[in-house]
Amino acid sequence: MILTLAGGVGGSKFVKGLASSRYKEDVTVVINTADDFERFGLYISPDIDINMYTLAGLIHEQGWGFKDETYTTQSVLTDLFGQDCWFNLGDKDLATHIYRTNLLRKNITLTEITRNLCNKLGVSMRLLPMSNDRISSYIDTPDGCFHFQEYLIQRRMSDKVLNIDYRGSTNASPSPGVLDSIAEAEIILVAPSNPLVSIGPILSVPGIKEGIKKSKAKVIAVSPIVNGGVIKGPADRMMRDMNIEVSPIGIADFYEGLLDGIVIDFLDEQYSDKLQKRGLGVLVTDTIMDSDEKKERLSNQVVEFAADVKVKAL
Ligand code: FO1
Repeated sequence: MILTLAGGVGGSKFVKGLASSRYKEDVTVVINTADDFERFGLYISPDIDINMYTLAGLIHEQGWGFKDETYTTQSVLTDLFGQDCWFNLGDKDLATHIYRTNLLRKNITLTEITRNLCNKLGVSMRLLPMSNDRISSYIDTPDGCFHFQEYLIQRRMSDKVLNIDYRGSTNASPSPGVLDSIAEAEIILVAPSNPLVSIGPILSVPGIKEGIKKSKAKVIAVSPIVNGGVIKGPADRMMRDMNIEVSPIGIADFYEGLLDGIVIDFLDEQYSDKLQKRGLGVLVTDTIMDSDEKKERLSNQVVEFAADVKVKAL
């Protein structure tokens, strides 16, 4: 079994590749829920939705929300009711949030709701929220502490990041199936997602990091940093602010003690020796997933590399 840890936009491209790879029957994905928050009383779970819509072939080309989306509800909220709609919620997307929120109010768990939504959207891959408990990434800045979505979208990443708190994680539990999947996995893949706000929160849930350390699985990360930057999102900026080197070395530092191998882009080949000297297996390849063929090829390559990599001595 192949377990993958993933966030939103970058992670979902890799997950989409896995879904068309030779190993698709064998994949479980644990998804970050610390980006989740409420707008107008509705519970929004961006990373779950991004992965779900991507796998269902319904994602908008911007990487989030439905394709062929309309924004009539939001226009009325803005124009008639004077609401500040800084977080864009399309009409079709709103249907997901209304449906999910309604089920949460009936005490149905996020795990069950995700399974239900996946069934309805025809997604067969097993997607598990990291936890059914509320965990939220809060960003400490010189101007105050903001929820990640406020930092990212409302304030357009304009603040220096001083610290990140995965609020609620100390008392949270992994959702049902997560620890069993970690224990059963032969390969654990860390998708090319933001380490600080996508994978970090997953690893902060008590039991998950310890489970990965204990597992016999080969643990492989795909670097989201390519040539000193990211394809999309705030990871490079946040890493710089947090004094983490913006390179595959910084990624290896962040996942210190967890990895057996790392996948880096051709443009970062110069880091290969240094990473190998740390005892990591290194695959240098094209990691830019700008077509479905490239997503599938990368996923196949990463799984085959993982199968060959030597487990690092503890
Ligand atoms: N990202 C934006 O840049 N602007 C938005 O208005 C926005 C709305 C949105 C609505 C639903 C959803 O599921 C995702 C949405 N995103 C938006 C993406 C999201 O904020 C982030 O990309 C993820 O949280 C990071 O993985």
